Amino acid sequence: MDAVSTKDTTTEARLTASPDLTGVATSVGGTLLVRAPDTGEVVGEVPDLDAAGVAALVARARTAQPGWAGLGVDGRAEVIERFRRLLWRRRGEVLHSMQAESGKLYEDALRDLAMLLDVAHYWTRVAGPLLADEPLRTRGLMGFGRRSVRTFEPHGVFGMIGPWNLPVVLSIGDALPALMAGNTVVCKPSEVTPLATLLAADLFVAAGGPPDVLLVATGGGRTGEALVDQVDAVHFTGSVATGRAVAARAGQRLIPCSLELGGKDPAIVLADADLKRAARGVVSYGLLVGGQACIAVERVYVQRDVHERFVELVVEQVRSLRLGPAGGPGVVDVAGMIHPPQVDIVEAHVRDAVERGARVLTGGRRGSVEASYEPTVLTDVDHTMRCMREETFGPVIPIMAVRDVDEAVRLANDSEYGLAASVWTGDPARGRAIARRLQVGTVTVNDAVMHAALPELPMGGWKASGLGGRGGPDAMRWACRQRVVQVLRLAGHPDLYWLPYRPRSTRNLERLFGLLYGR
Ligand code: TXE
Repeated sequence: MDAVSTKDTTTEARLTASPDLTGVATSVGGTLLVRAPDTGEVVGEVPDLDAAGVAALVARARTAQPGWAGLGVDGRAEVIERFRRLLWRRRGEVLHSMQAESGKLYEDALRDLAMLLDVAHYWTRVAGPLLADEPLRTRGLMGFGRRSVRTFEPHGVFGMIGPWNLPVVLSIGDALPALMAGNTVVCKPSEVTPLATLLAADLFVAAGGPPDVLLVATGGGRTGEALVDQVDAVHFTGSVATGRAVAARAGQRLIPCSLELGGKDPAIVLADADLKRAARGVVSYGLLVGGQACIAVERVYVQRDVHERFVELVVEQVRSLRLGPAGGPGVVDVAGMIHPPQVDIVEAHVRDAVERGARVLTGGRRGSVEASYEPTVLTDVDHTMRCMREETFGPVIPIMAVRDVDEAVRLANDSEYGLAASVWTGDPARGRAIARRLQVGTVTVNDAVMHAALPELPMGGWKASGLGGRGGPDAMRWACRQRVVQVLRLAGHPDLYWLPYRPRSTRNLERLFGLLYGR
């Protein structure tokens, strides 16, 4: 199989129609057929790269890397700024591509693109200072006369393995700090949604990006494995199970690996909250991208005194939403699932909940649109149920009544996941205090989800939700190797610690240690 060239992958060439097939990506003779989830129509064909194809791509990226690094931060920022502007000018094609392969709402696609643009803007502004040599102060006696500085160097070729829910921002967007650090990048988008990532890589070249700096390796899990085997560092977004496999493989090669995995984000609604706003927030963020976002609200704990009223408000909201095939701006509120097999998981979680005593207040069945599930509200749920413990990744909002804050915090923390959480209260100080008790990487008070759209904020999960992370200055550090350079300024003088040893000088040194550290 030939390597994918960024030049021969224009969207027009890839978008082909063949209406007679079902709704998931399939590999046929080295070619992946990408299908619209709602119609099953083939919307594109891309190579299903094997190990040799991946190795060839990585070799090209490796050859291009010194030239890219040699452009310097300002040169690289200039390219990425041009890329950002071109993405916006050609947004019609980008949004079309995202919607064609994922069936997602116009608004969800637009948000994905806007996040990418914002991320690009952020990294071009902050990369310079973050990559500058950093003087390090040392205080101990052993550092006397020495000057130390930390320098940041690219790893070489960075691998980005992405999921199907936010394919552009979680592949190209996460590639930007690595690119700004002087790495070249090979993205491996999900086999379900490779088209928008390919288009974005085309636009990088069209914007004047040097060839082979941002490449796309299309294919499934096998392609992802081959990428981990070839690159110098890898960032992965996807499921916990695959994340573990990627980490183990990266561990074999001892390459840096950061993981952004699933979530089971709790929302805690206190009796003093603005219930109308909290209900609206929980519905909006529970059904974000149809619930297919790792930071979507996946379970809700509400203080018993206001539980009934809150549930009423949520149900009223959810019933007012329009489920339908995605189209243009504002056409519907919830569309079908991006990855049709996900409907089976959602259905299984709701069935399990009902069998264990949960009540469905609205929804609770497949929707009339192909590969869809009706927005669903469950009550009388508890932690024996899959919908409260496993990632549902669909349009389901399970709501549980709790006695008090302590019970809410205990249940919120009773999870293998620890990505994010939200607290809804009329008292922000109380919200902040509760935030400190939650075992997650991010807590928002009277809000949820939007923190992930802010590139200034680091985002990483606790527990099974990940390692390392994305966003914020830490992501730039992660994209680099570090080197400490230490220079002894008193050259010419013998060092206190050098051979040969003499009883007097050793005793003097001991006395000095006593004066410094023994008091
Ligand atoms: O993810 P996978 P899937 C959750 C969600 C969903 C579940 C499974 O709960 O039901 O994950 O989704 C590539 N080595 N999230 O099956 O398998 C694969 O080709 C290297 C949460 O899509 O983790 C794809 O590009 N790579 C998530 C990527 O890994 C491998 C968003 C993710 O696939 C590989 C999406 C391997 N051995 C789903 N096997 C989030 N955190 O936001 C597969 N891949």
